[in-house]
Amino acid sequence: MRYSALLSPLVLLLSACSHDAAAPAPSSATASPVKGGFLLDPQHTGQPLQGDFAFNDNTARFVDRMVREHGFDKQQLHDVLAQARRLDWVIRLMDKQAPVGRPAAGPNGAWIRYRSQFITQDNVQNGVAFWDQYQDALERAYERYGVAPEVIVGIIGVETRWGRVMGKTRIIDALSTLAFDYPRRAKFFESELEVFLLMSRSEGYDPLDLKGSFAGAMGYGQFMPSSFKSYAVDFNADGHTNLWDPVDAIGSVAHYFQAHGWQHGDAVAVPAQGQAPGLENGFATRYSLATLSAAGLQPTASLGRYREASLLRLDMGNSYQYWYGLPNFYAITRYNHSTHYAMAVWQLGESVKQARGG
Ligand SMILES: [Ca+2]
Repeated sequence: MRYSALLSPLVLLLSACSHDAAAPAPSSATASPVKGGFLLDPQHTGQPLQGDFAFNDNTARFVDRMVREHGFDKQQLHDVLAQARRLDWVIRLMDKQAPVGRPAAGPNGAWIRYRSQFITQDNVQNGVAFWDQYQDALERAYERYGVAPEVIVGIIGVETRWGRVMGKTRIIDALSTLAFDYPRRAKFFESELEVFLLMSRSEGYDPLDLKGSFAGAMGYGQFMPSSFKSYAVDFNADGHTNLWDPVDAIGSVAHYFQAHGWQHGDAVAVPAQGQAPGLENGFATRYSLATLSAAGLQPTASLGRYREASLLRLDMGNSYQYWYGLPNFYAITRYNHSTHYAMAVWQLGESVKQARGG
């Protein structure tokens, strides 16, 4: 699905205010801006912010900063934010993401259940179709960034089922709610909202039109605005960096991985023989191979040049399966800090690759 920018009057005004430093002073203006069919008084100093975020000090400070630092028009920002909705369910969902206590005693099949959401026959077939359709872009991304196609295909598959599920929450609602009414993460989300409005201005989007996840992630690869700013690329060279364009998304995901330490040609993770219940596990652990060997583990394949690994443990229901995690596995967790997530991305990508004939 391609996203087509709507050039509403609002967007044109937002775009115009990025380079209006030399505009005539209001007193000398002869043409009044037109909005909604009404002529506006150029002397008018603007209405206070209306809507769900009226009388919110955080919002007022944010608006002042956007005007001061980025040259946004105060009235235009008020017009946008007046239409933003406070979503209480977003706050409830965000609270559920917060770290909770100890995981349930296992094994109880947690990995099997997680894996079955992503590695299905339908998904693998859809992944093959995506790979076939965008083979040129995937090969170009491999050449430019050194990131293997199966990883890019795995990420976009787990994130959005290759564009089928990109989120239905208005980004302006999600980010305004979390920036202005969620103190725990307000600083982070205020910065995301700032970059989101800058992206809307530079790419010519109406900020009220863009949709994504409840946390503000957008497009095929579910990039947050800050990731758009740092890693998104115009990979089809049409002059726009478009998170909703699959080719731009492929280049952007590859660039993200290159920037987060992807090692071209290296293994991702290797299954272990044996059990090591006495060692702490997780993608952030790090052990020498000698330590893992002394604990009772042996790798079932070559670890290449690595003499250290993280210890990964998957809950298979009746038992635990241990893995040696290598730097490329850690790189996948930079997309989402979860062993399950990274393993699902990698295994989905590998399954798609095998279904295409390796
Ligand atoms: Ca593009």
